[in-house]
Amino acid sequence: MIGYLGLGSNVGDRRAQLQAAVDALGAHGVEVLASSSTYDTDPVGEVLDQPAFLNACLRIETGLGPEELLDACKAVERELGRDLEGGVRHGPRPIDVDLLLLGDVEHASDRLRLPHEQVTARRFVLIPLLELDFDLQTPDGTRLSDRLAALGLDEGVRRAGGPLALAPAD
Ligand code: PH2
Ligand code: MG
Ligand code: MG
Repeated sequence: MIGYLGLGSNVGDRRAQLQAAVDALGAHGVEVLASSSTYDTDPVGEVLDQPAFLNACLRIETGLGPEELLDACKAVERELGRDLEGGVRHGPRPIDVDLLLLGDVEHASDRLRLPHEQVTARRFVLIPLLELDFDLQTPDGTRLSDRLAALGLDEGVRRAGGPLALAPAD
């Protein structure tokens, strides 16, 4: 199935950590098909007093189901040194790998909601997603371009650099 992941980092060498996440996903059953550009974004949400994030989104292909794909995302975060128990919730992190969309799957468990709530609400997610696929819709038919147009411009999102490098296909 085709899915979309969101990457974020706001501690250390932000681009190197996003790239390391891309490089690590293949070993967890996740093929990265495309990367958006990287974006420098103002922190939003519950903790505003923290450094700016570097965000990007990935189009992926995987045979994993939603809960297994979440496990893969968490495993990559752990491999890259993120301490999943410690740290402020929503606070600074060297790497965040979020499962945003997986085909037309709608899913709700205590650890995972699909689509991810940020998909229709956050400019730092919508802008890179629309760069990857301007016609993207949520399973209920909501067009993401309509959602972006309905949001204000107050969440700063600035293009920072080109797409992350993909592993060569073998
Ligand atoms: N992630 C958060 C909280 N706030 N803000 C931006 N700009 N980018 C993020 O990735 C982000 C955030 C929690 O995961
Ligand atoms: Mg996140
Ligand atoms: Mg996360």
